[in-house]
Amino acid sequence: MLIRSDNDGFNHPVPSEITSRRIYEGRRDLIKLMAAGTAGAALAGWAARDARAQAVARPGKLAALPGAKSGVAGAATMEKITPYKDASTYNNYYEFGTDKEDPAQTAHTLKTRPWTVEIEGLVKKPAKYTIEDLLKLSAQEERIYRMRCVEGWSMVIPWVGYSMSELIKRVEPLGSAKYVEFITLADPKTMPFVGSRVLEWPYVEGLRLDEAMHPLTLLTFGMYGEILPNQNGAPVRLVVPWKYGFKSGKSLVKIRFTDKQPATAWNKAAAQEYGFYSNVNPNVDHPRWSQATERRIGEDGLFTKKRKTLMFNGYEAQVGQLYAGMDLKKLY
Ligand SMILES: Nc1nc2c(c(=O)[nH]1)N[C@H]1C(S)=C(S)[C@@H](COP(=O)(O)O)O[C@H]1N2
Ligand SMILES: [Mo]
Repeated sequence: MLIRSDNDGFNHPVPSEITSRRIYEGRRDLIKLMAAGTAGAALAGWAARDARAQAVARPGKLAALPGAKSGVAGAATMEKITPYKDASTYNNYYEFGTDKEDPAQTAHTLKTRPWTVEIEGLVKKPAKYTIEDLLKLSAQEERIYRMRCVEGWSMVIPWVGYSMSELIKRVEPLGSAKYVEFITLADPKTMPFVGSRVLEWPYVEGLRLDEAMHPLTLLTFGMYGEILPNQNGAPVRLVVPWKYGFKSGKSLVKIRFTDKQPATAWNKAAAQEYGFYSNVNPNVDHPRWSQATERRIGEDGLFTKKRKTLMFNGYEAQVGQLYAGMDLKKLY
């Protein structure tokens, strides 16, 4: 009974999952779980309510960013939301340092106003959007996504934003546009590690146009019901939940539509280790470590077993079709 099941899947709560929650999370969550029952839908509702409760319970420093619960299929999970404290203090944001704790300490220097995002390249309507324009371009939703870093850890985060496709439709890509390049801020005055040689700056990421258009791809302005903390990519970032974390570029300043596959930051740094696609895939190892399992941040403990990593991070039903017929070992 004490052993956590490795099979604690995304949609199907198993008794051991509930038992382990009961032991590790204490009475408050147990009562909520029992009130919610064991049905998947009820648990998903519980997770969303719990996220909001956590956001309200701590001293809120950031402005509220309300979003109705998402209607996008497969977005919510019944898994426990990662505590806000973990999601906002265990970060990768190399412009602010390479240790997980660095960005929370140093990213206060990032200036998030005024902010513009320039749309350029193969579109009918290139434009400069202010952050204020972007915030109201479409209705914001709360989406609970499982995130997984290539380094082998994962979190479950309630993001706030709207599908990237909403913005893409406005700018009307030309028929020749096949890829989207996401360019992030590189300001040596406010970002202490821009200029260091760990990566080429600016940090650039890319998606195929159909990946960028997929409803799960979220243009993100907030988390836990509030605007993004700087260390999580304020004022606007991308979140692509079926890909390794590094595909989700932070603090976007430019979005460019191209006919050629963009060169991306991690691919330029180590091409044999990080490919363009970077889909979460337990069957394709990183050259230096396995990708078959993951450690959930916030639940490390004596009896905590690693979780099995799911194909496309558990979003296979939603995104698998994008890769039909592709050799995902070659196109990693
Ligand atoms: N501009 C920029 N974006 C970035 C990164 C970065 O170093 N710089 N790191 C990426 C990596 S490796 C991960 S795992 C996620 C982490 O996002 P989080 O800190 O909000 O969890 O951001 C991604 N986006
Ligand atoms: Mo990552």
